[in-house]
Amino acid sequence: MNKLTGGCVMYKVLTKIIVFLAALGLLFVGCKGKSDSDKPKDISEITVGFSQIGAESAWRTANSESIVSEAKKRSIDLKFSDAQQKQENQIKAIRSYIAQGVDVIGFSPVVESGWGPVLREAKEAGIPVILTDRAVDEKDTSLWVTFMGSDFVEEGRRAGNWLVENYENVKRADKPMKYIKIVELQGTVGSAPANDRFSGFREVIDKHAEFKIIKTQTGEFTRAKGKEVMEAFLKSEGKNIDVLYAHNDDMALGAIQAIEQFGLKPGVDIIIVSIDAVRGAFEAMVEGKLNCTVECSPLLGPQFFDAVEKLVNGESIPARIVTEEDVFPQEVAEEVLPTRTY
Ligand code: GYE
Repeated sequence: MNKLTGGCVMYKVLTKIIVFLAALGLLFVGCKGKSDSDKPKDISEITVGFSQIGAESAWRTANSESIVSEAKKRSIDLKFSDAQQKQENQIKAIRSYIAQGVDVIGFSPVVESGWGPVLREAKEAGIPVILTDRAVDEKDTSLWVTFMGSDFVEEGRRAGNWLVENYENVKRADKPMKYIKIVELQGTVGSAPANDRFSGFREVIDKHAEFKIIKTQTGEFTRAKGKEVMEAFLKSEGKNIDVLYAHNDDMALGAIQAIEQFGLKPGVDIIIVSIDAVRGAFEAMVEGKLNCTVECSPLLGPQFFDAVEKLVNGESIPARIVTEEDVFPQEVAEEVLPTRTY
């Protein structure tokens, strides 16, 4: 063996030792990391990011309150942001939660489409996402662990069923009737509750030829816009309108003001059915100005954080958690009002 080959062998052996030691080191680091993350985290150590849509309605205010107060109750570090109805703000918030390395991300998507890229980023970062309240229309359902909230199509059906079953009894006795003319105030364009409440209602109404939807427009789920659009409906249709179907109570409450200012009696001249069952709707029913509200519960905080706790402890949760809800006609309003918590 000459000097040159001897040096080469030495070099090879040394390299092998270094590679072996490096691999051992990596193994050690890897094992350490694994055993740490396997341990269930203490709840007080976890961080949750929640991207809320905004504050468009009494429903939304109660929903935010439910999330924030439940986090406090459980001493969970919650990063909460309000997107002011803008999808781009929600995407920014979710990206910042990913950058901060939160344990779980929760969000209520303002519209159904356009979430694929940011949800994939969360998945790649290994952060589970919980959809609350509204759904997204992505095909890849592995992008979120669960969707909790109401069945909005069913809510639309319930509003329609109440109307077809009760219109005869609640209408003004002297109302001439060729067919019953309905105007509709839709929620936020492109949102799951607006799309689903639109189609659920039609599923029922379309089977009853005596009912016709003569006008439909978005009132953006707000009281102010509901009033403004109802004013426009009244301007063009006047006393022709028999029924108002509003996708939420806030728009119905705005419309009630418009109807009164127009000189008609809400709940009598125009039969009104809406969705959410917030306190304001019960107050309007007690005054005889609203005829029926279909319940949609915003109190998702406890079930959201139950799911968060299960996830960080490695337990599995169902892919869909549906909220149980009721329908409240005017007759029960006085009795039920004191028990309403939102
Ligand atoms: O009905 C409406 C709110 O997504 C279910 O959003 C929610 C809807 C609710 O602004 O009042």
